[in-house]
Amino acid sequence: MKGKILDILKNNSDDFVSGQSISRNLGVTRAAVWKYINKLKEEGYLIESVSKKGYRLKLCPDLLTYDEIKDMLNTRYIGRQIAYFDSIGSTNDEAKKLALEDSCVDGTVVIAEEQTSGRGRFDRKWASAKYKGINMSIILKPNIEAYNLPLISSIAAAAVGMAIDEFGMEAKIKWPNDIIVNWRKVCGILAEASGEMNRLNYVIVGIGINVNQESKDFSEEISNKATSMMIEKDEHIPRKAILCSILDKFEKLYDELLKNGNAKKSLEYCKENSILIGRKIEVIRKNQITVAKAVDIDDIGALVVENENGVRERLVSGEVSLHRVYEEF
Ligand code: BT5
Repeated sequence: MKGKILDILKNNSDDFVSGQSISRNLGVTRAAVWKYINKLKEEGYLIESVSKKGYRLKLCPDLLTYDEIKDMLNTRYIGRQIAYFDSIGSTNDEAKKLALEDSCVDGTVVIAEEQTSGRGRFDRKWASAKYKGINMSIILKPNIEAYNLPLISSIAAAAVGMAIDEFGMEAKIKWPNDIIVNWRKVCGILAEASGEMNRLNYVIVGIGINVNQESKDFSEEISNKATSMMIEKDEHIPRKAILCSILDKFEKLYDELLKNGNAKKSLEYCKENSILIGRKIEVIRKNQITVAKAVDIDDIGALVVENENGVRERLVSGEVSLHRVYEEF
């Protein structure tokens, strides 16, 4: 009901709408209309109320709720159900709980304005400044083999990269899960899955993007390696628009995997915009550091590296971490 009242106010934002006409339209009492209007005000909507005239919407809050993004979203199923939180531990943890419920549909997205224990890979921390970034987890229930999981990370990386490009920046992909602008990290992706016998029950694609953080929002620990879209573009970035753009692109690229069993478009983008290919990198595996040259990303999303003897090897994302990337080879 609250959403329907909001729709009416949004469609008439130049005018006052009387409580009576809303109540008649929606078949609820005027007292109920008043109650929902107050709820909207509590959520941050600026609504003018004038006696004998009614209500007029003056300003919508910059929140990533479904009501706020639905008019901009062009997807069929990704993000059509949103579980929204003002603050939460980790959207990936919440998504894992939700995914187990039968009522949770493919493409449900958990979004939080702030995470108190946001996670990266290998239990590293992910920092989020409230209302400034995007912290979300897409729940997928694909009927695909477990070995396709790295492809889902590549799909997410391509979707985020393409959306950032659209906003006039040049995104680079640092395999397997970082998006880099000007050599600094603007987004991290954490794909986690649950499955049996090589079959995936669900996949959670956690995406954290720094959108409107200022330099002072980053802790000393990450200040020299993190950036935000606003810092790079030198202007405030509309979070709702970037969120919708990512979800639209993600759905198109993910559909390719479901229909054709491959992620050609995503891999092509990740290769073309790879910050690693052609560069010398240090790879950490089981506490051992080795130096190699990154040469390719293969059809299942593995990074192909070549050692100094010209021997090639495929690296799978869950097993390795990159220690250092040299700007020049
Ligand atoms: C990642 O891990 O980059 C994956 C981050 C995924 C975060 C999302 S947010 C929504 C969802 N819910 C979660 O709980 N997580 C996901 P990794 O490659 O391990 O990188 C982690 C490292 O990045 C940290 O050790 C820091 O050095 C750095 N870092 C932490 N917060 C950052 C930030 N906001 N921006 C840039 N770098 C950051």
